[in-house]
Amino acid sequence: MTDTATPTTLAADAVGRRLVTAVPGPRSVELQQRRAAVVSAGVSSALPVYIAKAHGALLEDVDGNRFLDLGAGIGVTTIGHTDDDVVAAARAQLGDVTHTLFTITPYEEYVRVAELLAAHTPGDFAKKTVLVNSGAEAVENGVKIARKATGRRGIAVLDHAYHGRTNLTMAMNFKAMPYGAGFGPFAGDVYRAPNSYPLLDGLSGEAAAARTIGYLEKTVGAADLACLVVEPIQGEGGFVVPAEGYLPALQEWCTANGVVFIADEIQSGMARTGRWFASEHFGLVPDLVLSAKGIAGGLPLAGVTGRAEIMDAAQPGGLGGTFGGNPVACAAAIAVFERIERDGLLGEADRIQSVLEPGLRALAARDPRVAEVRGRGAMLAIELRDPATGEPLPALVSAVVAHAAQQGVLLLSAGTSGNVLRFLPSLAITDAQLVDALGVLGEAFTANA
Ligand code: PLZ
Repeated sequence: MTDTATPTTLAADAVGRRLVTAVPGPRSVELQQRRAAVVSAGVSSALPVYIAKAHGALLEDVDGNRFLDLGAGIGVTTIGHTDDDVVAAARAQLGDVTHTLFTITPYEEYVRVAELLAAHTPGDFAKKTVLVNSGAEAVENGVKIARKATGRRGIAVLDHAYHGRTNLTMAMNFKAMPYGAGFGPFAGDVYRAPNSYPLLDGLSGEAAAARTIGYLEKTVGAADLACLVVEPIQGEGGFVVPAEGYLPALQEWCTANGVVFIADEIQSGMARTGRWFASEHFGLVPDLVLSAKGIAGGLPLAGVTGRAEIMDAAQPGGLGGTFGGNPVACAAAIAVFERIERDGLLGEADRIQSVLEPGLRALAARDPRVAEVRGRGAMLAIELRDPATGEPLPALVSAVVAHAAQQGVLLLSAGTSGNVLRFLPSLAITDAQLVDALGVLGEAFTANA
């Protein structure tokens, strides 16, 4: 044990978590004190260990502790932390062109990312893209374009949705605390309808869709709706997988009524679920697809991609932004696309599911507080409820997350009631690392029986 360990380069073959100090260690504690003086209290951190190195599925903190990362920066480093190809591409681009502003003087990398998005998002029609900086900005632009294309005002969203932290996207979120509370007034013309949540509503996809559509028809009416924005698998809401047939029925209703169907694939997209985009699991062909997070291997990049005629409804000069489609972020994104394609990484999400899901099901079989195991590929979750009352168990989630952190495993919570544990490791995580993490998870449940 040492409290002065110096972070070393994490070798690609470094497989294990390693604890050399208390968690957080002394250097992290010191940084946390510095931070408290200068970083807004509005920005919190789930686990205040300060990271000095990261590679694959491992994080190494400033005290030399190594954490097995089951969160990948909330689904961003999907192909692994500091992926060699991504790092090389970004480094090279940094020295060639760091910035010009695409709306002043363009560059090839932006065009290439748009070509790749057109090729890999669902649908065989002509598609166009605008690149921006963040998921919330992609949502904002998707809505903006849908309004211009339809000449309509209304935005439909679903219960338990999460779309971002800007003014419009706060209005689109389901959960007020902590995302919206006190930050209003909010953008108007947002209409929220019940979603499909099989564990809670027990409805078939058809019945849940009829409920959603009936609600929207009454509260706003299709003729005033510009778009319906859905997460094919809800992210912050707790990896809620809708009942079969639900999403296709919503899309059919949108198409019949001239409502732009927008898939927010910011958390579920880019190889996360074993497909390029989770929409494919449900047979969806969205009019617009929003991507961010995993698209550029950790660099800030997001996009709106969709039907050319809708995307072109925006007037020339109507879309843009200083940093949108930054060349370094685009070069990283091109490397991510190439890695997924060349190395068959979609199959890695299936591999992860084949190890993780049976482990979670075994836990559910022996602990009745696990009410459901759900998700697809490397986007899996368990929802915790009191078996007697059905009440959500957020305190158990917190206790399990805290126990795992003390053992060097980084787990993330989710869910409107904070009663979901979500697993979204990078595709670089090995079977041995998954088995190791499952062992720690099991111990955490036993310790909090
Ligand atoms: N849509 C589906 O998951 C981001 C939020 C992290 P930004 N989710 C993680 C945090 O605490 O801020 C997200 C998402 C879906 C939109 C967003 C917003 O993406 O890149 O965070 O703006």
